[in-house]
Amino acid sequence: MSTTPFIGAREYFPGIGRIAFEGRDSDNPLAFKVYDADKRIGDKTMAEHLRFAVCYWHSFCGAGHDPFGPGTRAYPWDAGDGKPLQKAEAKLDAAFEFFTKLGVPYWCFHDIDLSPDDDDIGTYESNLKHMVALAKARQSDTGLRLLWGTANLFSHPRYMNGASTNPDFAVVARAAVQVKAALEATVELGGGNYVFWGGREGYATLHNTDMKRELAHMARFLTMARDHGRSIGFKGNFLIEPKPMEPMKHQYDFDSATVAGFLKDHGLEKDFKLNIEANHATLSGHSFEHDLQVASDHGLLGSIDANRGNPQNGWDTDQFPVDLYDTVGAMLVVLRQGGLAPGGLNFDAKVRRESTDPADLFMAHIGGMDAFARGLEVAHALLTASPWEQWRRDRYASFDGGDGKAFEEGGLDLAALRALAGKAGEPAQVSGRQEQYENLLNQYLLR
Ligand code: XLS
Ligand code: NI
Ligand code: NI
Repeated sequence: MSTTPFIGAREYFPGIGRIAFEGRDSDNPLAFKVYDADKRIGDKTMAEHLRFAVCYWHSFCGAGHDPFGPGTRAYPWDAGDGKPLQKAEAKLDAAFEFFTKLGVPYWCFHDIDLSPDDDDIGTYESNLKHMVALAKARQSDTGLRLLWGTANLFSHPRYMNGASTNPDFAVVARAAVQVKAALEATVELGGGNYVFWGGREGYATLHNTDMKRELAHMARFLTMARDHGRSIGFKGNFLIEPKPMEPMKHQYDFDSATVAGFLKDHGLEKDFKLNIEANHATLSGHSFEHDLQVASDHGLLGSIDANRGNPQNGWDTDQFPVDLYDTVGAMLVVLRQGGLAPGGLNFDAKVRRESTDPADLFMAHIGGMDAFARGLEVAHALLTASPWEQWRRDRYASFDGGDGKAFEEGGLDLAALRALAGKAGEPAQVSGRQEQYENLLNQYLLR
C-alpha cells in the first residue's frame, strides 16, 4: 500500500501521518498498541485475519446529527457552495486519505454516500458512474479494496413503507434502480460482497400489513438481484444484515436464526450469507457472540459489522467496539470457522456527537482495531495453547462411542433409549464449569 500522506488536491487530516504500531508501552493516542498488520497469528498475519474496513457513511457523511439537533462536525469536504458532485469528489479524497493513513485494507459504501442522490434516474445513475470511476482510480493508487457495496433503500421518503416489501409495486420497481446500480458499482470496484440491510423492510403495525405477501416480495426481489449479480460476473457473497427493529417497529430480518430460515425457505442459502452487526444482535436480545455462532453453525457467517451498543440504551448507538470480552467471543467463532474471507470486519460505528476533532475519528478506529487484534490473539491462544477446546470436547465424550454414538448416527429409537436408561439408573451430576472457562479467558486476556 502506498505511504503517500494524501492523494487528492488537498490534505483533509493535516498533522496526522500514517498510523504506526508502537506496542503496548506507547502512550501515543495516534498509534496502535496491539494491531501490528504483519504480525503472524497462526497461519495468517493480523491483517489477513481481521480484514478491517472503514465505512463511508458514519465516517464521512454523518456529521453527528440526532433527533434533537443537527450535526456538530463541520466537514471541510462538505463546506462551501460547490455542486453536489464536487463535494462528493472532495469527500472521496478525504476518505481515501483517511483509509491510507489508518492503514486499513478495505472500505464499504452505500450508493448515495459515495455519490449525490437524485430523483431523476438518469442523473442518479450517471452521478454514481462518475464517482465509481474516480473511486476505482483511487483504489488503484492506494491498494485499497472494496469489502462491500450496498444501496440505501431507507433514507428517501419514497421508502417510508419499505423498499422490496413496499405495498406499492411502483416503489418496489424504483428500489430496483438503486440495487441494480449499486450492484454494478460493486462489481466495477471489485467488491467481494454485496450487502442488503433491510432498512425499512418490516412494519409499523400489523393492522395494515400482509406480512406473508411482503416476505414473498422480498424473496422475489433478492432472487432477481442474485440473478442480475451473477449475470454481470459478481462472484462474491450476497449478505443479509439482520436487525430486529429500528427504524421499523419490527424488521423482517430479525436475527441470524430468522434470516437463515428465510434463506433456506427461498433457496437463497447458496448465494447469500449473513453480515452480523454487534449492536443489532444485542437489540434482538442476544449477545453478539450468539448471533455469530448461529450464523456460523448454519454455514452462513459471511462478514461482520463491528460496533457495540450501550447496555443502558435500547437503540442502535453504533459505538466503536472496545470490549475485549466481545472481541474474544467474536474471534473464537471466526477462528473456529476458519476465517471470514471474502468478508471482513467493517467498522459500522460512529464517533460520539461530542467528539468533534478529526483526530477522534482516527482514535476511534485505532481503538476498535486494537480491541479486535487483542481478541484475535487471545482467541487464538485459547484455541491452540489452552485446554479450552479439550474441555468442551470432553463435555460431549459420551457421544463419541457406544450408545451415544449410535444415537447421533440414528441407530436407536425412543424405546431403545428407554431401555438403556432403565439399565443405567439415575445419571450422575456433571458440572458445567462456567467459572472455570471464565477464569481461563481472563487469565489469557491478562497475559
Ligand atoms: C444500520 C445498518 C447499516 C448497514 C448498511 O443499522 O447497520 O449501516 O450496515 O446499510
Ligand atoms: Ni446498524
Ligand atoms: Ni451495519
